[in-house]
Amino acid sequence: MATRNPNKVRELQHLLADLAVEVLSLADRPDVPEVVEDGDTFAANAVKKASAVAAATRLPALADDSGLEVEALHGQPGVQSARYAGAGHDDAANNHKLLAALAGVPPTRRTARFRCAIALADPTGRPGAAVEVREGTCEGVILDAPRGQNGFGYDPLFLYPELGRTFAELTLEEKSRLSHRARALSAMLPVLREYLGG
Ligand code: ITT
Repeated sequence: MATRNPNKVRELQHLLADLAVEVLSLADRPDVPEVVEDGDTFAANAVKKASAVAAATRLPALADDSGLEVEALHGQPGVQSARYAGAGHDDAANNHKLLAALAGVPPTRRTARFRCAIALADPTGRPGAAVEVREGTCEGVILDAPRGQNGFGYDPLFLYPELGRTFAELTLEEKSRLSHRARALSAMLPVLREYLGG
């Protein structure tokens, strides 16, 4: 898994639990160089990360690029989600900036979606093994104060209206059933199963 985010590793490992594969992440491979995420889309960044990590490790690599698109902010923070408040991946600062940007915006106009692109890259270059990408989204509403202790990133501000709870108020099992990452991965699962030989 081409990620350094331990929360993503936990979620993806949970989602892949029934496949007979050993899952490593970049935490196991500190030698792999950092990939610059400079694409305009989640898909472009996921392809870049998966391809670079497959080439560096000579292992099949799965990369996730994901983030939050807020309608009242014209799709921001989007591909900048991890760095919205500046470099350093500080979830609290990102959430604080998002709340400030939406100050005074009424609940009906606080709609948002999480989007995730997952790319699978094969290191061998064997025929039919081109990079595959699948996407998933999840619709919600940005609250005006955080709720819940689970998850990561923007989860405490992201209300999932069907359940009346934020993503940070869901268990890992619940989030793993309905998140943008779960939806992207479930679209990728048939590709992965075929890739792994049925
Ligand atoms: P890697 O690039 O190493 O995978 P990262 O955290 O930098 O880790 P991204 O570039 O994909 O990952 O940025 C994703 C950001 O979008 C993440 O830091 C959160 O701020 C937000 N995000 C993505 N998925 C999320 C989720 O399920 N819940 C809450 N926030 C999420």
